[in-house]
Amino acid sequence: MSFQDRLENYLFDMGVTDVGFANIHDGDFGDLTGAVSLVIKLSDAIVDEIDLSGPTHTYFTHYRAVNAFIDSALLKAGLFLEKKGYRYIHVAASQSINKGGRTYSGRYSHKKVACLAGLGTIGKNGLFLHHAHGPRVRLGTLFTDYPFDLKAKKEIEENFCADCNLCVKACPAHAISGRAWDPLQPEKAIIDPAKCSQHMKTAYKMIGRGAVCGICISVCPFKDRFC
Ligand code: B12
Repeated sequence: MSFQDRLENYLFDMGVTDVGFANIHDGDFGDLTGAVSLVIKLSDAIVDEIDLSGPTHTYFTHYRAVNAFIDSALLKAGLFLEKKGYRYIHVAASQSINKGGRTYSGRYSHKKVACLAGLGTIGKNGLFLHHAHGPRVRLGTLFTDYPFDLKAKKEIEENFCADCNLCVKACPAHAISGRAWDPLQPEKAIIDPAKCSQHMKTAYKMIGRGAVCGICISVCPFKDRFC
């Protein structure tokens, strides 16, 4: 079994839902151009409790628990790589840094890595849609100098957003434009991050400290895709 397969199995044994690999050359990670994308499925029962009135306290604690799990899984995968002599940098599940004057930005986009790893696409809600679980996932990313074998890599998925516009109608911040995702468009063409963030901060401060909403995840009919 290759080292890459062992790393993948190690992550699956930890409870990670899905794993993908990609080569990323436009990050600021030097020669750490190998990227591992981790996908963690959210609880359907908890997401289903989010209605149009907003997030629940339970969703907020779930969000924090899943983030802690992602960060821990990334660290363990990094230690696994380092033990073999490879270097790693992990991108935290939910860290925003003011990069290049851009307020709403992580060190690298988890969604972009997950797409390039062939694990799914991006919907009109601006969220990564996993090929099996739709938007009901959270993501993590690790960069390394381990040379991943991408021959067996899945191709980038065709856009399978259902075009129902339920997320557009449900968004209480009116932040979703309704335009289909196009990788070459600026992300603002799909969702206005300032409107989304401002609404979470004012309307849900007492629930999720202004960090969560989840209505666009909850209303997405993706879960019925295979029914
Ligand atoms: C800053 C941030 C926010 C900001 C801004 C969001 C935004 N859309 O820009 C605010 C506060 C508004 C926000 C809100 C939410 N967020 Co947020 N957020 C982040 C964070 C920390 C950074 C995002 C970032 O860097 N944006 C910058 C732009 C440039 O990148 P991007 O939008 O991620 O991706 C674009 C490009 O990379 C490009 N792209 C993608 N793939 C590809 C492929 C190719 C080939 C190319 C060329 C381009 C390309 O298109 C993308 C969309 O336009 C990420 C964590 C992370 N590090 O990724 C979480 C993250 C995006 N958030 C997440 C979530 C769930 C939410 C909320 C639902 C809140 C909640 N938890 O309840 C809402 C949903 C808003 C929405 N509908 O998009 C999840 C999304 C999971 C998923 N299934 O997609 C993430 C990934 C966190 C995680 N660990 O899972 N968020």
